[in-house]
Amino acid sequence: MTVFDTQRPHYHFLPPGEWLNDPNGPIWWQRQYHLFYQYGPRDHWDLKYWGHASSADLVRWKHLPIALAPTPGGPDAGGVWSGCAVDDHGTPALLYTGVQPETQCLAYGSPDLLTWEKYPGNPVIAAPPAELTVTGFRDPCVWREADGWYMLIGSGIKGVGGTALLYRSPDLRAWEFLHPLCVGDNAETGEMWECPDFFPLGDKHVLLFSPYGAPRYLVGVYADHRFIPESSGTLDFGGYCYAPKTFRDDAGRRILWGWSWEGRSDAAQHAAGWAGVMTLPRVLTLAPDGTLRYDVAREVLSLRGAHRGGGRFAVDGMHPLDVQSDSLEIGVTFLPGSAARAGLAVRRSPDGAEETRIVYDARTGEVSIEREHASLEADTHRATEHGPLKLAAGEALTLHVFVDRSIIEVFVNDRLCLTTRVYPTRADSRGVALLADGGEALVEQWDTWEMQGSW
Ligand code: DQQ
Repeated sequence: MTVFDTQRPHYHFLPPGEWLNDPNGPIWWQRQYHLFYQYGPRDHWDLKYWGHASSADLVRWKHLPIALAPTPGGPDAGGVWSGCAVDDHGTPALLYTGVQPETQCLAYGSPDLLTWEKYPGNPVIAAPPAELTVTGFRDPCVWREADGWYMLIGSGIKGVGGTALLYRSPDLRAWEFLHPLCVGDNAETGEMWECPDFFPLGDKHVLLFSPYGAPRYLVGVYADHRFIPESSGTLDFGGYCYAPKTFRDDAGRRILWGWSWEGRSDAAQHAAGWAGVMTLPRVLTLAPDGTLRYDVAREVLSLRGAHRGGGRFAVDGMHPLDVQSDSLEIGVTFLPGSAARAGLAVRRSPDGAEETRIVYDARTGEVSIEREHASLEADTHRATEHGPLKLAAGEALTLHVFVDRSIIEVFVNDRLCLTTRVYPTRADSRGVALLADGGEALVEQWDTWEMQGSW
């Protein structure tokens, strides 16, 4: 079923209808990008399958048949939960969590990735290590080293903190537990780490995890199968990006997908016939200070249509631009100035009754997404979300914003990401305005592009 709904994004990745959550097993395979995802096509969207799609360019996708479905009576009868895809010497393989209880399972694919056979010996890991009292045991992340396969399983040690458990295997089938890769502090990063993802970046290694809150990263050194974190951060401060998963493409880019859940009622989601969308593909790089940098994959820019833009001028108050759209890429650079707050409003009705503001506050050093007036519909989320931004002396503020109907993704100075969801009700909530208060803000340049649909 393909659904129509004015809130449904049209240049972001989503299934034809029904429910999407975590990205699973992204892989570059035979000159195509493949993306699997947690899919809830039936049973009130609760029972999880693996949906599947492919693309030649990361932007325009083709839906493919469901890759994995629960097998009645099997270890995944209660759902095929998150995992990863690997190339086993030319044979595609998926590793995933079957529930309940949480066990790790394996499936092998045909060369075109269209047919998947579950390994008859499933589960390949039947239980967590007996010596640990764990808070969960799921979401395998697998890679190969010179001496065999390694797997991390998202977990946590009760009363201590979240962790990722490290295993080793010669063949993806027989697994030996080694040790927790590293253990977090309960008070800081929770008691359970979902969806660990581990990969080299620059001359370091990065561990991503989702602790039932904003997704986090650790950057550090991986040696002798131990990981020593040196720096940490939050991948997205907007409140609507979770369970991110990365892959390496043929050009060596490390590309991240994240699940953006909905910000409206369950009833509204079911009435619309769909829920959940992937964030745009983000390319990760490492800065010299050990923090992550983010850029949208350049392929997304191939969707650019009509352009408007302008040069230097001062903004004081609300300055509407001559742009009307709910499908935009927006770039704005503010020079350091006297304004206490500077930013922009999107999905704005002409009278401002509906609008979402994206604002940098120089006094607090924060970028906020303000949704108090995002929608006249009462049953939508309206909390303000914010992330920290410390500008260096003389550093300009650059907002790079993607608006696609109900999803807004904000990249700030390449080092802060915020994803949010909004559901304006009015057909004319399509305006864009620059704004400043507490003084004048000097705009160096603004650009908008109408974005074409990718489906
Ligand atoms: N979603 C999956 C789990 C994972 C969670 C189930 C994270 O495997 O831990 O749909 O969103």
